[in-house]
Amino acid sequence: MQSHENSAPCLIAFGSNLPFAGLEDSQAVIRAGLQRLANRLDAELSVSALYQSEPVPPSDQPLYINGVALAIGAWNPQEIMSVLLEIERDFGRERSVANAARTLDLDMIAYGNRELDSEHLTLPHPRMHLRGFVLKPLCDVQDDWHHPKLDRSAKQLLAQVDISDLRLIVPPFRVPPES
Ligand code: PH2
Ligand code: MG
Ligand code: MG
Repeated sequence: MQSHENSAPCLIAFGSNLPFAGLEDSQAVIRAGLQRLANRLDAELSVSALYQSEPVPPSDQPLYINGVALAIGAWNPQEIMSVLLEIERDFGRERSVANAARTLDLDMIAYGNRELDSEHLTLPHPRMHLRGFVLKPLCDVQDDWHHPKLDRSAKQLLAQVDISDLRLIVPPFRVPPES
């Protein structure tokens, strides 16, 4: 991939509620997926705490683990999207119905404060401000992030959602790329 001007911090929300192949649980899938992401972007990831929560909408699916990773690098949003889709595929993601259980979900939620409305990518992510399992970890990595369409900070958006269900299971950590 080539480098680009105007790079900005990219915020990626991730989630899993199924194991995959030799990875015994959702947390192992997430850790392996984040390492792959750091390697592919050649950038150190700042990762939020990991939170466990019930599926939204409520269902009998396994509990989710969610978090947000921040990456600063030279890739543009479309390039990062194709890397995310590639990693989801490599970690066994199957697309069936909306909200189906998944091994690995990687959603680009924002690229700095850039607004984008294209066929394949909307930034900021159109539902990010409604989800406690996105806003809580987002505040761990960048609580002053500003939502350009809603004109609210991540911290202000978090105050408007219910997070009573979120259980912190791992504190924030970093994922450097492997040489
Ligand atoms: N993702 C969904 C649907 N529901 N619920 C939780 N707790 N965490 C998720 O990541 C999640 C969800 C679709 O992307
Ligand atoms: Mg998602
Ligand atoms: Mg997704």
